[in-house]
Amino acid sequence: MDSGSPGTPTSQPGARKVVRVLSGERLWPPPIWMMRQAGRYLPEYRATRAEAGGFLELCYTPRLATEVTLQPIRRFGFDAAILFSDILVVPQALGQKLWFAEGEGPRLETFDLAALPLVDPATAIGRLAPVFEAVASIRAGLPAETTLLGFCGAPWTVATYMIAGRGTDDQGPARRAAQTDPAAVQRLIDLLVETSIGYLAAQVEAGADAVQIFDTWGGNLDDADFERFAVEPVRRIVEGLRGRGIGVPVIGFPKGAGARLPAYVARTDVSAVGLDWQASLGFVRDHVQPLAPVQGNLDPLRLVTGGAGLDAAIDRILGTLGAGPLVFNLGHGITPDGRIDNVTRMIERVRGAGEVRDHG
Ligand code: 1CP
Repeated sequence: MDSGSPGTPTSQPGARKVVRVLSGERLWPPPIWMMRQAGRYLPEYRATRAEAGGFLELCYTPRLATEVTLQPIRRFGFDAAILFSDILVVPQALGQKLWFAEGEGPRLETFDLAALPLVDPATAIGRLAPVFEAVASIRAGLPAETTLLGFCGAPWTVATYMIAGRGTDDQGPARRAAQTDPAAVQRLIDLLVETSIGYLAAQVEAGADAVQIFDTWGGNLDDADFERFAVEPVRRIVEGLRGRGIGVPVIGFPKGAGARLPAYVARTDVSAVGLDWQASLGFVRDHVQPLAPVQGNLDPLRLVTGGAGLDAAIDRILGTLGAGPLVFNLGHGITPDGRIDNVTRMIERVRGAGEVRDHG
C-alpha cells in the first residue's frame, strides 16, 4: 500500500493494532473486538442503562455513553472500542421523532417522503454535539493502545428504518418505496450521504481512529438497487471524507452482500470490509481479502451455544483468513443471551492461536 497519497490510510510503526490491520498489515494473532460489545449481555451495561432511565438518555449523556463504551474494554481488554450510540440518532437529528419502547426495538414517526428535506445536514450535525463530546471523553479514558471506532448507518439502512418507522423482517416497505418512487428515495439517500460525511468527519475530529459504516440491510436489494442504493452512497461518503482530507480507515459492513462483496469493495473504495457469518470463508480468502483487509465473522449464536463448536468455528476463521489482514469479530452483534464465559473463551482462543495452516 503506498503511503502519503491523499486519502490513503497510512499506518505508522506504533499505530494501534486495529488501525494497522485496517491499513493493510497482517498481525498475528489478529486483533479482536466484538459488534455490540457494550450491550445487554453485560450486567454492568444493564445497571448503567437503568441508571440512565432509557437507551437514548444513555446515548446523549456523554458521561454514561463513555462508561458503557469502556465497560467491555475493562472486562475483556478488546483491541478496539466502538462509540456507544445508535445509527438512528441521525434521523432523529434530522427531525424525525424517535423512541425506544422497553423490550421492543426502535420506533420512528413516519413522514411524507415527498416533503423532504427535514432539516439541513449542518443543523442535524449541530444537534449531535453530545456524540462528539462522548467520543473525546472515551478517547481520554481508553488505554493508549486501544483503537476507537466511530460509526454511522449506511444511507440505505438508515432509510429503511426512516421509511418503515421500525425494523421489519425484510425491510419490505423501503424496498417497495425504492421501486415505486425511486426519485423520492434518492432524495432521502442524498440527504443521508451529506449528513453522514459531516457526522463521521466530526467523530474523527473528536478522536475516532477509524469509522465503520453499518449496512445491515444492503444485501437485501437486487443487483441494480444494490448498486444504486448500497454501493453508490457509500462510495460518495468515502469520497467525501477523503475530499475533506480525512484519511482514517473506513470499514464497510454490507450485511448479506455475499458474492457482491468484491464489487462492493472495489466500487466503494472502503479500506476494509466487515463480513457477516454467512460469508463463505474460502470465497472471501480468494476474492475479497486480496482487495482489502477483512473483519469478522463468527456467528454470534456461537457465543450462546459455546463448547467445541465455538472452538471449531473460531479455528475455521483463523485457518482460512489468518494468512492475510484480519480483524477478528462477530458476523453481527452479540445477542442479549450471549454468554460471558464464551466471550472470554473466544478471546483466549484467538489470542492464543499459533501460526496458521491454511484450511482452504
Ligand atoms: O439497551 C437496549 O435495549 C438497546 C439495544 C441497542 C444497543 C446496545 C440498540 C437498539 N442499539 C444499541 C447500540 C448500537 N447500535 C451500537 C453501539 C456500538 C456497539 O457496541 O456495537 C451500534 C454500532 C448500533 C448500530 C445499529 N443500530 C444498527 C447497525 C448494526 C446492526 O446491529 O445491524 C442497527 C440496524 C441499529 C438499529 C437498532 N438499534 C437498536 C436495535 C435493537 C436496533 C435493530 C432494530 C431492528 O432491526 O428491529
